[in-house]
Amino acid sequence: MENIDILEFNFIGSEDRGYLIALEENKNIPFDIKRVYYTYNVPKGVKRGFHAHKNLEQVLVCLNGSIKVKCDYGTLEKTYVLDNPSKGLYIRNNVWREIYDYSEDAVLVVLASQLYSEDDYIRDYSEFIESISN
Ligand code: T46
Repeated sequence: MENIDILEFNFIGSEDRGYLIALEENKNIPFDIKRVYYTYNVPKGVKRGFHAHKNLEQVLVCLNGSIKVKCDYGTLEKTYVLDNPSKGLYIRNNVWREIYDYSEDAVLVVLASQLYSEDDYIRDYSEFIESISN
């Protein structure tokens, strides 16, 4: 899907010793990492997101548990299940995202290409539709 890719991270280790994954900017993470944040203890039934970004690249990795991410371009939408720490969802601009079905133990870490700026958010769906049709 345009502006979205699934990244598969190489892991090092074994069942005996456990596993290690290293995330490195401009290597398996395709941008300079300016910010890392995470969400956890999200109560059952809560939905988050409901916004798009104007100029932000992010990689979402569900380190524990599982979540669903619905990605919407206005005309097309697709839902991704993140349930494995070796998988990243790489989302770029102009994608409306909704994150839901957080399992009780879900920990979502996000690597971002820019520092936090509320000005970069489009939190109104009709404004989002207008922005992508221009
Ligand atoms: C995204 C999804 C996957 C900050 O102060 N700094 C930060 O770096 C972030 C991300 C948020 N905030 C503040 C802004 C809000 O007052 O924390 C509050 C909660 O943020 P929000 O409601 O946007 O959280 P989510 O989980 O709905 O969305 C977040 C990211 O904002 C968003 O970019 O793609 O995670």
